[in-house]
Amino acid sequence: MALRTRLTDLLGIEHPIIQGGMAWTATAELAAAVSKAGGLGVIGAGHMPTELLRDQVRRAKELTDRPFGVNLMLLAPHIDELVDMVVEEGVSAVTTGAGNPGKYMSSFKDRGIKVLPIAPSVALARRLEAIGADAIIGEGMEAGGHIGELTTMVLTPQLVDALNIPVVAAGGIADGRGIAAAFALGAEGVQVGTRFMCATECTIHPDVKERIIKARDRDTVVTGYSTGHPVRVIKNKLAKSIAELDRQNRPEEIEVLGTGKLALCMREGDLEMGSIMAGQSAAMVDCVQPAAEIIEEMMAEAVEVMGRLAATPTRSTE
Ligand code: TUI
Repeated sequence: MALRTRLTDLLGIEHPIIQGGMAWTATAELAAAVSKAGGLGVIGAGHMPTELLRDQVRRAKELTDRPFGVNLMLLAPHIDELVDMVVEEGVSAVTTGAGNPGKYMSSFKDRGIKVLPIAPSVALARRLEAIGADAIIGEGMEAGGHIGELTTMVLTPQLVDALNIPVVAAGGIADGRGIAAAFALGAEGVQVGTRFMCATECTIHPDVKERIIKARDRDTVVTGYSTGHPVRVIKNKLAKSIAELDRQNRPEEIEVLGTGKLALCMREGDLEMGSIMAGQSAAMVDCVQPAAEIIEEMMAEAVEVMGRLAATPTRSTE
């Protein structure tokens, strides 16, 4: 069964599930698999060289005729060039992270590209709606990678109340119960990152998938507050060193120590000195399975939970 919302209509997709555009993780293979299964697959640009991202976009186009997107990490030093390339190639949608995409909004819109900025706060979301965002992805601090301060549970309903455009809930959602909860809060879609890291089609090192599957409830930690860009990662030796530098308020040294560590983790599988960016929901992921199966399972459970809640007789006090 499909859950149609304004988001699925906006993007031309079957299921209201957007795959997180994770840097060094969300390649064309994963994005295409998610899109083929009826969600919105998203290629994570991160700091990728422009021509490599172009290859990824073209590869995804070869793999699927369905809509897919690109996530642009706005702190990338060559972000202007990445934006120009994405506009040139044309994709269905862009999601943006780690900043305000206002400067690029008209370039995307003129090309018919839907813009879904990730916002960790209501004030930023309001500004983005006013300048033409098509939907807002509200990301709670349960998410992996760079995060804001609010939880998904409190951010989502506030965004729904403040905005007229569709809200997508992100952070901590890894099963159908999470989708049902997000919908209860008024969201019209969800973004799922961590669970898709364990998709068969995800090309990260297998040891990282195994580490996510092993993760328990308190295995993630947020480091890098002193840099102004806190990130949630699975605890390891690198996270311990960065936490110590945080305590000593030495942000410049964190930037140096952190450089290249996401690739070291995702490509080389270095679980001690690599940055294992993953959300709290890592504890809820228990196997590697095809992206299509993840989507089917999540949707079936969401529909089952929503049906059960609707059928639950409420007890009157009178
Ligand atoms: O962007 C993410 N997650 C990420 S980005 C990343 S790579 C990285 N590189 C260097 C430093 C930090 C991270 C790993 N994971 N998620 C979306 C997201 N966006 N989370 C928080 C934000 C955000 C924060 C501030 C969005 C907008 C924002 O606005 C500030 C402003 O300019 O108003």
